[in-house]
Amino acid sequence: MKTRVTELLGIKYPLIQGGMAWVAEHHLAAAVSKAGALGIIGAGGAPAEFVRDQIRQVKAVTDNPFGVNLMLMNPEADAIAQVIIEEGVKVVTTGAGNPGKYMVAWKEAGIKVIPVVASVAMAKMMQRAGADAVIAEGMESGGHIGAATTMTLVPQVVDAVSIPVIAAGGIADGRGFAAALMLGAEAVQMGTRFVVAKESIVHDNYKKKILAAKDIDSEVTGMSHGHPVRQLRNPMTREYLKLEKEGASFEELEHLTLGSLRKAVVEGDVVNGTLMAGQIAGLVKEEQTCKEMIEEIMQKAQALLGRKE
Ligand code: TUI
Repeated sequence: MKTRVTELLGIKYPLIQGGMAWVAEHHLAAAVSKAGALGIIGAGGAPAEFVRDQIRQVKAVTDNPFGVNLMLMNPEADAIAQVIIEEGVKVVTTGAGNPGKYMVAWKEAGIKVIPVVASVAMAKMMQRAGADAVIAEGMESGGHIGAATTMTLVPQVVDAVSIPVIAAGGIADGRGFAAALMLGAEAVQMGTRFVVAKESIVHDNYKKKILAAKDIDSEVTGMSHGHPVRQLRNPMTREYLKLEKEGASFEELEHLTLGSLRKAVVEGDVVNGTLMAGQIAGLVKEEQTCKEMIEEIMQKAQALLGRKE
């Protein structure tokens, strides 16, 4: 399946892995890239030198293209932006902010820049700033989200920009993939399904929660202070939402989630941890290798997209 995105990135399948904090480390990124999609190292809140090491680990095991996601709220974002250049990374995605101040340096280094956007206005701004493509991410996604759904955001972004659009949020199989292409997307970014990949280092307790999740098992915390985060419901979200309803301050709520993603991913603490996952978790029922997932998705999508009347 060829699109402007497969051409732009030099990949076999128009599929990219989400840059999930803590989850998207070198094992996962390498497995996805080896399978012909675009693996991504998620910088999340990690220090710059940790990200440099992750990049070197992927390079050591595959020559296939891969990228780095810069989460723009990372206090070391400036240093990571520089590490990306120094290590010769070819593709950057960004999240949770405006990457404008890094665009010129990245473009001068020949890097393909693909910001995640949650609105048409942001997509247009990123196109003007020189982005090579944008990821239009709907609020079905896990983690930090915007307000629009994938179904409404993707076609509106497609109409507003001329660069390729990658759809994200609520996609985990060949049907969702085909639907995204029908909306005008030229690739798909997928996160939740990759969390349970065999190559994913995520603690088994967390994987089991995703595999057991039903359609309405996610909650959005932090809406009241402008940092909405989608995650699976657990004792921590119950407490958080209760405090939020009572008008707790940003600081009080932050205290509850300090280091909580690490707790879930590394320690498997499904009681106090943040189990970030998208609304499509209910569809994810099997732990497979990245190659198995990617090939299954692409075969189904191709069959659907090639279907004649
Ligand atoms: O970034 C994400 N998802 C994330 S980042 C993350 S790390 C984190 N952990 C705990 C609390 C908060 C964050 C977990 N999940 N997705 C990409 C994304 N970007 N979604 C929405 C946006 C976005 C929103 C507003 C991008 C740009 C934007 O514009 C802001 C501006 O500055 O104009």
